[in-house]
Amino acid sequence: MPTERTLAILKPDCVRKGLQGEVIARIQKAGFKVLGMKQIRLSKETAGAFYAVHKGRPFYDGLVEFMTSGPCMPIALEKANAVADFRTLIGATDPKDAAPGTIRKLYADNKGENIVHGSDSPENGRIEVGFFFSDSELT
Ligand code: DAT
Ligand code: MG
Repeated sequence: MPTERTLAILKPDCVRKGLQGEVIARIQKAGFKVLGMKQIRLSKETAGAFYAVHKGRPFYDGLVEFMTSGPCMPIALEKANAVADFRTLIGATDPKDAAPGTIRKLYADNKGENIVHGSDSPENGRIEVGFFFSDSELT
């Protein structure tokens, strides 16, 4: 399996609930290497640009509102098969549909506020890591 990068974001609900440590521990136990990590409060412009692919969808405005509602933590991760393995670790978008033991099943309240982001393809993994981290922030 080729080594890949994927972007996680601990979303504002994760930070509000104080679950950062528990979620990062699960990520590390699953074999992901942390290349970079930061805590930031997204602006509407930055959140809107990050989720530009969803612009025009009925949930877009609420998504931007939520993602700007408090600090979040982008985390750059590396591992063989990182993108697919991370999506398996976090579970389906809606925690109601997520498999038992997945991060969203364990911690998320609903489809909109679902604790964590994960990239959806190796190409987007690289693009999204670059969205939040410069080369010198990835070690
Ligand atoms: P994922 O985060 O699992 O990749 P996605 O890319 O389809 O899911 O959507 C991005 C985020 O937008 C998702 O994590 C939560 C929100 N979202 C998606 N569909 C939604 C819906 N039907 N209602 C409310 N929020 C939604
Ligand atoms: Mg997605």
